[in-house]
Amino acid sequence: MAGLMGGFGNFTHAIVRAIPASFAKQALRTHGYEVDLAAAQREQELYVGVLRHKLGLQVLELPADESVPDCVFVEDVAVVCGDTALVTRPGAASRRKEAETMKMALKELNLNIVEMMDETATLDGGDVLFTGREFFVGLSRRTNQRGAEILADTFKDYAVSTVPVYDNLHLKSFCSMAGPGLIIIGSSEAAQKALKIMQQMSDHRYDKLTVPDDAAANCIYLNIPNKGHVLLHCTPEEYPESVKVFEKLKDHMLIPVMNAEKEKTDGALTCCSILINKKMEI
Ligand code: M3B
Repeated sequence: MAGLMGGFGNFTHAIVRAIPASFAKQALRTHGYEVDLAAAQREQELYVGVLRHKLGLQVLELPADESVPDCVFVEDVAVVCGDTALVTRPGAASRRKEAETMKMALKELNLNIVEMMDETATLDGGDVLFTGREFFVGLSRRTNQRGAEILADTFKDYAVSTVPVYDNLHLKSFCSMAGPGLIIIGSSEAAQKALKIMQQMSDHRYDKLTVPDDAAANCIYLNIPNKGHVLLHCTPEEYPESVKVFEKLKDHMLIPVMNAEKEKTDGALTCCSILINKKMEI
């Protein structure tokens, strides 16, 4: 298994997208919060700065587009694994156009592109958890069985299991990876139930890291040359109790990244980038 898991978290490039002014009023949200546009944009700039300067990734920054208020959440419109990119058909019709711009960006990076053409399929990347060995796909308001099937057809080297998602927008609203074989999971009943299902479906025994706050369980793990295990996670201002749990991870370089404003529209840390491992310049 060393070969299979060896490269987990190795990334060289990231695709991100700027926040349009329409984000403040029109980005989709489940809780109806008011959003401060400038604060969200500052947050996004800091996030991109971390990817570019702290982690040394080559960042391809796509321009904002006023006609797609949610476009900063690039994770939902593509799933990249190895040299293959699946351009999704997002569950929200207002977001479908985002996928076109993403397709061009992925083409520029020379990835093999698969498009989700089936008009009965929907899939948001926020519902896709890649563990390094297999995929878990949340069946949610945004992702359906047909979408999961197309993902399975696209990434044939990996097992794909589906997990029902209740009470949350996406599977990754309450979980993510913290390293090879290590799942971070929130404490809510919904999160714990989903974890149980993932454990039952898998041949592998994952380690888990439980945090009190579901939203804090959405982190970004990378394995970067000269840095080793890196975890981007929420700040102590947002979720102090969950940060105490991360601080026990002694092998990780921990980088707190503020996400409070984007969270008002259900965005988390993973939502705002597509990470790619590619040995080339852009
Ligand atoms: C969020 C889209 C929000 C649209 C990401 C993953 C879990 C909590 N207003 N998209 N991928 N969701 O985050």
